[in-house]
Amino acid sequence: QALQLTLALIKPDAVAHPLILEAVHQQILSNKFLIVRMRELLWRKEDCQKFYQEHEGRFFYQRLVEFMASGPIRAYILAHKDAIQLWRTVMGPTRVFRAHHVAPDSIRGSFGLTDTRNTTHGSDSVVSASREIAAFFPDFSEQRWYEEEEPQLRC
Ligand code: YYY
Ligand code: MG
Repeated sequence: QALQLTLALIKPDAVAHPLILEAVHQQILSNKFLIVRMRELLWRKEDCQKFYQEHEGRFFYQRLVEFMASGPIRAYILAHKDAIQLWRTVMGPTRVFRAHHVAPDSIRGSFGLTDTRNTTHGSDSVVSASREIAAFFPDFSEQRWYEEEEPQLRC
């Protein structure tokens, strides 16, 4: 399959700031991702807990969950060749210190405020991308997209 899907989120710190929201959206376009689906929503705390359950028990889990439920977020299904790795590169490192010093032009390097308020999320594997896409877009069928849409988009 030529195209891969990933889930990208713009977190509450960035959605709340119109210029940052626009800049992140532009990064998606300028890196030639195809926007397959997009929605904005306010998450409940329970949804955040479930989404980040792999981090349950870590010292940052509580503040992460509170933050993600603190305001609207924007979710995208993005398609690209090697979309998962490409989006993570465009985002930059998780930790704000590393982002600012190692990848200052990345999204997190440009707009990250703290290790928690780090602007964006991206899936980290094919398995987690499927799980995360289903969490945000329950009506979306990956299988159908690959059968009916992806073949027409490939070049
Ligand atoms: O996948 P990614 O978002 O780059 O990092 P993860 O290690 O999966 O952590 C998820 C999420 O948790 C991160 O985006 C912010 C938050 N977090 C934190 O608040 N403090 C840390 N020291 C590490 C992660
Ligand atoms: Mg992660």
